[in-house]
Amino acid sequence: MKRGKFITFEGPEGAGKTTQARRLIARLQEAGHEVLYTREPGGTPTGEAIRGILQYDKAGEAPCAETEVLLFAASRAQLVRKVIIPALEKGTMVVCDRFADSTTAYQGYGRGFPIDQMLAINQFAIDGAVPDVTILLDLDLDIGFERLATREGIMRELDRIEREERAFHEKVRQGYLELARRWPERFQIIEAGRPTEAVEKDVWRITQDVLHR
Ligand code: T5A
Repeated sequence: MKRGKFITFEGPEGAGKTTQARRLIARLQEAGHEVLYTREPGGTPTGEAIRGILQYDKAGEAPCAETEVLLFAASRAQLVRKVIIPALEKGTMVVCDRFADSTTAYQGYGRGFPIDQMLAINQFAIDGAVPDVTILLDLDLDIGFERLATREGIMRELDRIEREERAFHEKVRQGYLELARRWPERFQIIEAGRPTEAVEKDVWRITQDVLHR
């Protein structure tokens, strides 16, 4: 059985990761592929419970920064072993809305934990499940937050991390760009401030290259 491809979407808040992941899945299915969508933090019952703690302090207190790193990693470890690796082994395409690079960008570059430490924790969590391609949707922070504020039909409060100050989110954005420079063979950067259809076209072109590798 041919192993499925593992595609991750990364980027700052409101970059359009979920929108593009859904559109990509529709295209892949139309082309006859078996596809699985998942997200981080979350994607398993354990991961979804962790998501509640991380985003909305469901345990009744805000996790400290070190706990935050380990909770993201714990959610990922569960997702990789229970969902991602079994799917890839069955030949299913896996599209994941955020993955290990989010920890390096947000907790490493954003919070200031040593990058090598974040990479080591990620390595432990992912059990060798390195994405075939990571699509980095890069955009100006103001556009991203404007999109979140006007998100169609959904009134929801900003979560704990979205409420971080602008300087934090700027470090995250620059961190992602640094990661893309570090792994140019895995990262593909798309300018995500453009109309949805234009971004979708680029995502599809990149995916086709990956499928034909
Ligand atoms: N986090 C996560 C860490 O700190 N460390 C980690 O290790 C991990 C895994 C997750 C939070 O956790 C942090 C990062 C995050 O702060 P989340 O709720 O999963 O939070 O949220 P995000 O992944 O950040 O997703 P967002 O909700 O911010 O946005 P998306 O998915 O990038 O954007 P999307 O597709 O939902 O679109 C947002 C709005 O913009 C519109 C959409 O219709 C929607 O209304 N839109 C566009 N509008 C105009 N033009 C386009 N091209 C558009 N594309 C989308």
